[in-house]
Amino acid sequence: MKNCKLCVIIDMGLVGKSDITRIATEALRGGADMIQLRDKSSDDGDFLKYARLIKSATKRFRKPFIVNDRVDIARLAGADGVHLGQDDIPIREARKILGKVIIGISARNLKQARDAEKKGADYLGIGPIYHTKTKIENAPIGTGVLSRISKNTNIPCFAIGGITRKNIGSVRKSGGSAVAVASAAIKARNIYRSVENMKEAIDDTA
Ligand code: TZP
Ligand code: MG
Repeated sequence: MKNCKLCVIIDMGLVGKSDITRIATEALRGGADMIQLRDKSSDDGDFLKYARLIKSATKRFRKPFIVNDRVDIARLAGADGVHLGQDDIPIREARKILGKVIIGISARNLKQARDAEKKGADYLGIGPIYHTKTKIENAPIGTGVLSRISKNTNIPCFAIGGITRKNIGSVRKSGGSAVAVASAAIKARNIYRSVENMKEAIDDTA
């Protein structure tokens, strides 16, 4: 977790099912520090299959693999952690099943962020910072909220939502210790180069 600056989210709503291993591998070659699998629509059996494929890829690169939403799939796939929303299984319950893995929590205000930290979250996913088609149900919170949260918490803050190479500088200046990206990485024509460029932008603001 310590040097995790760039998390690439493989959102199954954005990519072809036969491409998973290639996408994960390209992202890891480009410098992704962590991969998260997000799948809101597949059957559970398929979700588990994709999770296992990504786990094999991340294992080769010795990088953590996180499953979004699903504690059971994380456990079965041997994932390194789980990312939970405000309405998912509470951290304390997730730990009963997963033990000492990485647990990330989504937060869109300071109260949620502080609460997650107090309950033992390992990192926060803060957003959506900007408008994004990947998650339309929540309005953007902007960099001001990110700044407030990062100043008032002590765990890594992953800024998420509409992050691209162009706004990484502003996000980092606003206290985003790290960023999580879906479309800017996995919808790029050249995933490897796009991830590498974003990693460089992050390093430039270190
Ligand atoms: N949570 C907040 S915004 C978001 C999630 C899962 C979507 C991020 O996707 P993108 O394509 O990087 O905006
Ligand atoms: Mg969720």
